[in-house]
Amino acid sequence: MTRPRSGDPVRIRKGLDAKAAELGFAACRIVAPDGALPAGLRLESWLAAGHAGDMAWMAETRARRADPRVLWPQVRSIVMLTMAYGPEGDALATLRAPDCGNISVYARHRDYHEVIKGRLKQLGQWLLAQAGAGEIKVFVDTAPVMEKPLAAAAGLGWQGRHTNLVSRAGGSWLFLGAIFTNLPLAADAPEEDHCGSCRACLDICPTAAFPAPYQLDARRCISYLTIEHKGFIAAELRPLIGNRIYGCDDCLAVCPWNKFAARAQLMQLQARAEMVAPPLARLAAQDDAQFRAFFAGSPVKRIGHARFLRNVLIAIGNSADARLLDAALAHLHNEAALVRGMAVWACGRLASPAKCRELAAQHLPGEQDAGVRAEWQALGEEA
Ligand code: B12
Ligand code: SF4
Ligand code: SF4
Repeated sequence: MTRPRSGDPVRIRKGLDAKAAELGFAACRIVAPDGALPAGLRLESWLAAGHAGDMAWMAETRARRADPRVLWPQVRSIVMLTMAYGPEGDALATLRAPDCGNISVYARHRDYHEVIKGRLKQLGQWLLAQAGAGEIKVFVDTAPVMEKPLAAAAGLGWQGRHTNLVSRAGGSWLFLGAIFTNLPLAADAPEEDHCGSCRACLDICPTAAFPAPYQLDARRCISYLTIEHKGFIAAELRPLIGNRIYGCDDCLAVCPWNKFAARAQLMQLQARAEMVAPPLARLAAQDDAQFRAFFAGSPVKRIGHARFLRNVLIAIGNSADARLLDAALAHLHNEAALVRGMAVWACGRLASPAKCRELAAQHLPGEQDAGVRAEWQALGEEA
């Protein structure tokens, strides 16, 4: 079998940077497939500590994640890319409006997976055309690829204490994408850590999800709890979630390197106005079809209506706004146990003790689900 030609490497490299910029990428760097192997060992420690929670897919794919050559034995170079999605204004402003839901910046616009994947394919095809041979595979987020360590090894930035990639030119608001190719391309040098003595991201975390700098226990992270976790959220963590109904941005938003961050360049990655501070009462009143229509094209739709309502009801419970009690009461009969359970909790936070006792007496005897029964019992004990 003949190995793919690489064309004129200097010309291709210059052209690659220019083409990546034309497609909306913020930066483009190259890493060898074995350029980030220590990350695989750290992945093992992370899994062993239980920090992945119930994301079983992280352990199931560990061998491919740890080494890109297991994922695709022919890979000879990896082109790593960043795309800026910096928000307009203060990313945390909605946290000060407890009757509204805070959707994290990455989900306030079109699903970035779709936006980036199409552009990665275009860039990869351009590369193959220049080289006159070769193959590519493109990945963004969902494949078993350790994108952050690969991006750091490629020199796009460094993994900050919050574990995400930060760059001096682009701050924390960056999506990552990868093009694997069997073409031999010269690797770039890695970037150094520029966190210095800063620990702003560790200190702001509402749930103390960092057991140590550079390590995240996903089981405490609001992003994991509101997006990945499918079941009831532990009672002690619910009050800490505030009005964050989908993801969390606190640790990204405080990073001082964001003063250099570019706002989202692509129209598709600019926030839809109605996603910035949607009223909780309006979200709680949506039926499944309205939920799907409202979040059409957004990653929020991926978690489904029941899990989303769970999050909205926790935010309602945290609102301290008695006007939202009706919105919680309306879900005490919801067909999903997950939603009923969080409606009970929200009622317990907003209703008077007498009303709580009355509701428990009315609903507990007929409740079949063990999880929801436990919520009623807890409410009865507190009231
Ligand atoms: C699983 C996952 C999650 C999980 C776990 C996050 C995590 N930190 O691992 C959850 C659901 C919590 C999550 C949340 C978020 N995610 Co996420 N997630 C992923 C995913 C799919 C895999 C990440 C992974 O491999 N984790 C396993 C751990 C072991 O790897 P690691 O974080 O790199 O861990 C390193 C450190 O612990 C380090 N380390 C350990 N000890 C030490 C000591 C020293 C001294 C040093 C230097 C390093 C170090 O070594 C490890 C290996 O490099 C990636 C996409 C992908 N395919 O890579 C997106 C990804 C990381 N997520 C992303 C985003 C945007 C988010 C959120 C901001 C979304 C939001 N707004 O809610 C939050 C941020 C939370 C946070 N602080 O990390 C982006 C990050 C972009 C960037 N600039 O880095 C990614 C890359 C998706 C993408 N394609 O853009 N995510
Ligand atoms: S995303 Fe939020 S909860 Fe998760 S680590 Fe960052 S600040 Fe903490
Ligand atoms: S907030 Fe500070 S410690 Fe955290 S990633 Fe940014 S520079 Fe590093």
